[in-house]
Amino acid sequence: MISSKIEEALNRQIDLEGFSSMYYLAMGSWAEVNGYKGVAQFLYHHSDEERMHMLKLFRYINDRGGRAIVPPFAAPQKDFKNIREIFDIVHSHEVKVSNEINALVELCIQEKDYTTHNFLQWYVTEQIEEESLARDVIDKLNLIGEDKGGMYLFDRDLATLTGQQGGGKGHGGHGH
Ligand code: OFO
Repeated sequence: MISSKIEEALNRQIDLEGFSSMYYLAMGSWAEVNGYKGVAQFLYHHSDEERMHMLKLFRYINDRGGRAIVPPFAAPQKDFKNIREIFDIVHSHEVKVSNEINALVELCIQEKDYTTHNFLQWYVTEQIEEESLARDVIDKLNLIGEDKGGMYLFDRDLATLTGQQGGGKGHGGHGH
């Protein structure tokens, strides 16, 4: 059984993971209508992963005697300057998510909820991958700069990177 404090905190995390899913969906849509089909594929896949992160929390809360609630999600930004802006946002958003996961872990220690602490370790590992993936993509964009041919190849590359996102299953490297 989880305490109401932990239940509330996990429900806030549901809100954040669900928002991440919508956010990446919005970015994917922008990329798709602006000619970046590979980037769109990558972001749609990322959006699916975030939904899975959210669902995992739903199942856990309900399994442990709490109740998972679907929150009223905030509408994500729908317009972006360029691909670089999108991945800068992805990176800073993932850093924020990592901070929230760390705060949750800290709360579990305070509350002596070692079961939830254990459950959250999956997220701790996942966040290392998510941050590093976003940094890898930004590194590629830095190399390309303003080069149009480079952007064309980048877009193709991201489509292939899609299959390598691990969803916490421990993918080795990010295709570079
Ligand atoms: Fe759920 O890891 Fe990104 O937000």
